[in-house]
Amino acid sequence: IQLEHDLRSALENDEFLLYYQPQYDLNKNIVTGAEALIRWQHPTRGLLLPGQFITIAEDTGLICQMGEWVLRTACSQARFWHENGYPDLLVSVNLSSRQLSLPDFTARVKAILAETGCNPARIEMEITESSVMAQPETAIAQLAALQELGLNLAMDDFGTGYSSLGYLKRFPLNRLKIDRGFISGIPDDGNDVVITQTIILMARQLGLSVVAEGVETEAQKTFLLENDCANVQGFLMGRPEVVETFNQHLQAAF
Ligand code: G
Ligand code: G
Ligand code: MN
Ligand code: NA
Repeated sequence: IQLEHDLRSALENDEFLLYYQPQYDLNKNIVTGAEALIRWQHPTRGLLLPGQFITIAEDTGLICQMGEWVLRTACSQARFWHENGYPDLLVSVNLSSRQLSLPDFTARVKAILAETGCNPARIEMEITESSVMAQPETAIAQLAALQELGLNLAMDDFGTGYSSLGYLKRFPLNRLKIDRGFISGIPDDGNDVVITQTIILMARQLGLSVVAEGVETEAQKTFLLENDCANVQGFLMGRPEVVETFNQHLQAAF
């Protein structure tokens, strides 16, 4: 309850910050993108992770205002990167299902893009299976409207929800993010190996890009390269960091 109270003032007091985790292309040896991940610098409890406040934000509806702050901040940062040496960097933001179900969500996004002067072609919105499968037909229309603005769409945590493969084909998606739960079992768990290989093949057949999340070991990296999944994200390549630290990753050789 106290946390809920604090959350209400957190936006006004500017207590949120965005961390960025790099995404790499293992063939080109370059940073291709950054996933924006919210943190809360709580006045007395210290730095809080999303797991400690996202559910409260969802339940109170505060997630929508928070999500707008995330998008605005990420778009401003993206524009800065694009104009300062990294024109192709793809910046990903996580969307809550509550944001997606706002009737004027597309208009709000459009306004933020205009306000920040950010190129939508270099922004990716991450959605989850559960957030679109509740009302798939509505979601298809909403996602299509976002794609119409020029944004990229990714299915986050792929394989953990209850997505119907029939719908997967119909959702206007650009990319699948293989959940780290599968990657963590590679190379020893035969099931995780086969599931990951199958997701990579299926993505390709559906005309989708694919990125593996949660890459923590050299063995996982080697496996993904050998299985034609050169796009990776995980602690092995880089943790979520404040902008200043992320920028050092950008400049450093891989
Ligand atoms: O690194 P991490 O602990 O930051 O993230 C944990 C979870 O919180 C992930 O599932 C991630 O999708 C979610 N998350 C992180 N940032 C945001 C955000 O800005 N908005 C939403 N809706 N979820 C986020
Ligand atoms: O949005 P999503 O659920 O994918 O959120 C990304 C989450 O995964 C964040 O909490 C981030 O800190 C975490 N994460 C990113 N890379 C790794 C990794 O290599 N290992 C583990 N255990 N977590 C990771
Ligand atoms: Mn994500
Ligand atoms: Na994920």
